[in-house]
Amino acid sequence: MPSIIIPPGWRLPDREATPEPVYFNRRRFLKQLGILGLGALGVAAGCGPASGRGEGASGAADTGAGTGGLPSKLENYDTSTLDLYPAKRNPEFTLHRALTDEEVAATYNNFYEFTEKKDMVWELVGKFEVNPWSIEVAGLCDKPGTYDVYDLVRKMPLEERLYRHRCVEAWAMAVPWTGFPLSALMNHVGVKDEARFIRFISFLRPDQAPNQGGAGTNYPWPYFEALRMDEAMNELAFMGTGIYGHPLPKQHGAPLRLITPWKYGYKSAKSIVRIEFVTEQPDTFWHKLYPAQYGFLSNVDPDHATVPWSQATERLIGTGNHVPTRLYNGYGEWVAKLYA
Ligand SMILES: Nc1nc2c(c(=O)[nH]1)N[C@H]1C(S)=C(S)[C@@H](COP(=O)(O)O)O[C@H]1N2
Ligand SMILES: [Mo]
Repeated sequence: MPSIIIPPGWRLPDREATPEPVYFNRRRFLKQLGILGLGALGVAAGCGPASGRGEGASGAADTGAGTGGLPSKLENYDTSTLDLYPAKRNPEFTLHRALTDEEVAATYNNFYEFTEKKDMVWELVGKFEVNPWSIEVAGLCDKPGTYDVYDLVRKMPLEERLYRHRCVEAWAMAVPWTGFPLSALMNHVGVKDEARFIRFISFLRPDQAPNQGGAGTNYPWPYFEALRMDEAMNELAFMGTGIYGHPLPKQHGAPLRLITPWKYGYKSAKSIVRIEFVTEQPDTFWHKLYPAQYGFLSNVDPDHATVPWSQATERLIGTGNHVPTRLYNGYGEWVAKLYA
């Protein structure tokens, strides 16, 4: 008897979303008028971006002129590891499609802790504190404990990878992530042989993330996800610390997030605070909410949609183009063997 009532949100294919060109023109227009803000966007008072204005690396260092008090879209990140960027690009991971425009990626996010509106996450992360940040490592490993994320990142082999990124809503982007292989972290903490799954848990801070309170309290926060051990050890499984050659803006899941490009985007938990090594297959956030629609594996598959809409094609955000979806999001060479 689930008593959870959730607005449709991202479960819907995003055919209702405003096409990007229209959206961005509207935004630029509002900016020019200098009226883009809480009132203009109709954000509920109290949880809006006002409190976050001026936060971020260098304030409103936006690409647009005259942004006034708006929070920065692109530089909404902690600068304590800025010296590590840009990291050297790993040539094994290149793409046959254009990279998504940075501003498009930074203003079209799924991060339900803040809002269910993809175009507003970046404006609602102002209160979200990403430094200091510690990660608890627990369960079946040799070195459980609490790690300072910024110390940890300095010990990891940072590199840049160009990855496709595919949401179950049937939109896709292509972005340059910076980070390190998940296997490097696992080797660092020494995973025990008995461990069969790895769990990822995101933060719980209703005071900083508006949708963990208010209307969003029906969600089973904090966000939680998991992988099988062989998936986690695959070289594609990546821990993201940055994007577009700089640290991750908060809306992309600072300071540390998972990236599993052969799976639908909801597998890649953002802003992780805890990692556990366990023996039993863990439940996952969206599976708990809609068991029939969001399975554990959630590999990208054009022919077998488990949600009520088709996965046959995907829309490349920022372009208006639709292209056929590829099995494992085009990463079969790396991962098909895991599912043989
Ligand atoms: N903690 C947390 N992680 C999350 C989500 C979320 O709502 N909360 N959304 C997921 C979904 S559905 C997608 S598509 C990606 C979006 O990542 P991006 O905004 O950096 O593109 O993050 C995933 N990780
Ligand atoms: Mo998604």
